[in-house]
Amino acid sequence: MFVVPGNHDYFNRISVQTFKDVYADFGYAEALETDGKTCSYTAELSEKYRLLALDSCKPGYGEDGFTAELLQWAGEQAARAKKDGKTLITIMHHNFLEHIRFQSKILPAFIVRPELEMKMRFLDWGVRYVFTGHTHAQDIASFTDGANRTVYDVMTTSLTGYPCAYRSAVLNDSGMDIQTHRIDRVDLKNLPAGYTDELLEELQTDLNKYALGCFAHSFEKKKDDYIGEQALSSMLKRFVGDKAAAFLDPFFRTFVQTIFLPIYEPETPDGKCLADLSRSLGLTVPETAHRTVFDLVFYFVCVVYSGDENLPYSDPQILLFMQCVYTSLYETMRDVNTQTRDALLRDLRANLSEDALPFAVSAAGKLALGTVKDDRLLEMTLLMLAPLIESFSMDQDIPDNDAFLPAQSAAKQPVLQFLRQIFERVFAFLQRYFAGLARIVKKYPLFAWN
Ligand SMILES: [Ca+2]
Ligand SMILES: [Ca+2]
Ligand SMILES: [Fe+2]
Repeated sequence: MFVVPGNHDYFNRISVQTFKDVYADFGYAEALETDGKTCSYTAELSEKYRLLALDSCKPGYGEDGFTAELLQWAGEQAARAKKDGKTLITIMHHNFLEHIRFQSKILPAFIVRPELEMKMRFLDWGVRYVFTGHTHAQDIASFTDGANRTVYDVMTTSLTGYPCAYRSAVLNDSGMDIQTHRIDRVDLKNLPAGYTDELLEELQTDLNKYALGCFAHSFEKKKDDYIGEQALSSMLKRFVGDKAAAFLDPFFRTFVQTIFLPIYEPETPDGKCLADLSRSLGLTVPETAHRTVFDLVFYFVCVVYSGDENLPYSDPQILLFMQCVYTSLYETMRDVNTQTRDALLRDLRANLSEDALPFAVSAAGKLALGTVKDDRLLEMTLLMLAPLIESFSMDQDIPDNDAFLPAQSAAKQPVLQFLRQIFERVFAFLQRYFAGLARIVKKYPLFAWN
């Protein structure tokens, strides 16, 4: 068994050396080479493969701690592996490819900062498979460069958090076969005291339900970190810049309130609900099982965590989320003058490239809300939501749970087409040549074989 530290494994009070001592039997004792400054090491996996375990952490922080020195050390290991005729397989805590679109803007602390540089380095080092964690979600992503070299980032969830999955990977010359398995029960005798009978029962009969309950609880507890006014506003800043985002601060205040409104029925006789707000704007809320839009957001997160997410743009839950944004924008922008609105829309258009956001310009996106009176607000809603919808609704990359990752990239289609074209031309030329030759032969019997 080989380990590599995550950001919660060693803080300032636990040194790099302590970690290596504690986990001596899990990589460090049999390491081929160990980095002195971090917990990175290499170890032999088989005759053909060597492990490159990279410590991507910055003690005491959630974000990555990759340094130029560590990259250099890893480069030296890659050179040595090449000399020794070994192929490297990498494990590290932080993701190095985006697992949802715009991950470096939406969740910047989960991906290594020198993202592009890392991609190129791994390709140059001949690394094809990298296993990562940190985000606690199931996803496989890939990157292929212009020379048709591919590297995969296989991200796996935490064992102790929803969806409690682990992977098996079988590697041979043709590629890596990845299967996902879920833990469905735990050994109760190793649990500390303090669990109620009810919890023990659930742990034993339905671990997944138990884990989902814990996840919902912690999501609720940390709601301000994920979808609080501050969190949303600073996320938008990373997309559209400070000026446009500042205009939208009142919107976030309203939006965060609307998220927690009941969707269908007010809780008190003079309370509000999303259905009433939408109805006053001529919209009908679709039916879902969710009580609030906050519950809906949690549902989207669970879908992405489990992997293989596939929510079409027309899904009623996406529509509901759009209505929540639209009604909040309507509330906030009612008293804002046309000039300011136009300036804001210009900023949004300029900063959110429409090419990168097919949802914002798709007919499905425009129609999803139904007929709305205010076209400007519709466009704002689409532009602001597109990055999130693009990121959380559909995964068009590699399957996330069970996948076969080939060892060699298939020849690129354009290359194949080019070769076929050349072949066809040569073939056509030969045909003409032999047809001509046959005519000559007929004309001048001297040339005929007999
Ligand atoms: Ca995914
Ligand atoms: Ca994927
Ligand atoms: Fe982590």
